[in-house]
Amino acid sequence: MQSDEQSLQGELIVKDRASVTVERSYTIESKRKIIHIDMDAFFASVEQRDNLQYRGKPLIVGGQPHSRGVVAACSYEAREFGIHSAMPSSQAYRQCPQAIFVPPRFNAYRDASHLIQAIFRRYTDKVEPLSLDEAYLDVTDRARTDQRFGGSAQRIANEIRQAIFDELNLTASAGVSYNKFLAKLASDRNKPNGICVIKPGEAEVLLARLPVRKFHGVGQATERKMNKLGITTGQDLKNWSQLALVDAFGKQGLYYFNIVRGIDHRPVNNNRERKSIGAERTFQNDLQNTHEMLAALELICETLIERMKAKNTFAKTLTLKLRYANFEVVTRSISPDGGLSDKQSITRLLPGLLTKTEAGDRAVRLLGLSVAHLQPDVSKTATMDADNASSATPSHSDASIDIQAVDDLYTSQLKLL
Ligand code: DCP
Ligand code: MG
Repeated sequence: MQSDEQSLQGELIVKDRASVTVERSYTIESKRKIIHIDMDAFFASVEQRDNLQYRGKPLIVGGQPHSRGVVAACSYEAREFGIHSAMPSSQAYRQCPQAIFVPPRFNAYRDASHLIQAIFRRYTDKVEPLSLDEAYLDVTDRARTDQRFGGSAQRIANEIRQAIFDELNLTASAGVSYNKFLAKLASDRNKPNGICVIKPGEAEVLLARLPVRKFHGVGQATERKMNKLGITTGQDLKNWSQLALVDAFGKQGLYYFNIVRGIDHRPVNNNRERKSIGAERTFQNDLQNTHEMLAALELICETLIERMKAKNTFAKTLTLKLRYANFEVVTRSISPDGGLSDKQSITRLLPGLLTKTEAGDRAVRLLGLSVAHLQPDVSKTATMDADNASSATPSHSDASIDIQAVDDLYTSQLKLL
């Protein structure tokens, strides 16, 4: 009884503190002007642009219909048949046999992506690419100082969309708001070829009405967990105290507590550093038993170690990724004492990670390993001369590194196929 009272009091205190935080951040936050741009049906639109015969038709970029591949992108015409990214191509074919299936042309998408990034940079150097086809832009200064825009980020966003259309013959959607979370949410609301502005003061009402699955950062597993706890809408989420959310979701709980109130202080990060290094492999035939999986992981580990050495990196966290035969993906991570620097430090963890999955009971079509929380391997840089040391830890301040970030994203998107 006493402990109930205590926890209730605890919740009330936290709630009070939270409302103070909410008010304060609201005033600071509402001064920023953030745009999120996301290209419409990106790979598919590039194909429709370059091939007249695909225009106006259900078009699927990705694996062929009778292969084990998946849909990477599909035109809006294909979406009318319920097709979406990551769906097995065989299923897409069953739902729309008349669809045109084409393999991806990554160079064309990368070229378009570089040109779009260059357009963004005409408006601000605070550009954070999230993938080949989307980026956050902080245009606070530009909106204020360039009289042409009269303080309006919406005008900037529309000018950017127009430039993309005029120069690349592609359409983009934009979200405009006072933080990244809301700008991203907004860009999806009037797709394709649309714009949506969420003004300070509008966010909380809008968020309360939305299903939580629409919130960036609430994945399928979290949505299921929230639903079980009776949280389906933003309003349900808002009824939970900070303490209760942290109890249920760990430190992510704090993120959920904030975003449902329209609070997100993350800056637009134009200095994106590589956050992880990985290697993975899809198998011609699904692997059935854990012995063959461990053997395959050992080979993947060798590639991973080579990539880590090339970057002169030491890592703290190892993640095993596997995709079951039905395409379901699971990951398991571990952060061992002493870190991860050589093959042995990784391979000794693999059996343990594998037993935390259903591998063996279920067949596996893809295995991958990645390491994160990277740090320069000081034991090696210490023996380097100055030139080598500086190339081992590159400066991220010049503009070319942004293109590097896009290329890294390109590589990681390649792996999705
Ligand atoms: N992509 C991929 N595999 C996925 C998801 C996406 O290869 N599982 C690629 C193809 C997409 C591009 O990334 O064209 C951009 O992804 P988006 O999620 O932005 O989807 P689209 O741009 O295709 O469509 P939308 O209009 O919904 O943004
Ligand atoms: Mg897109």
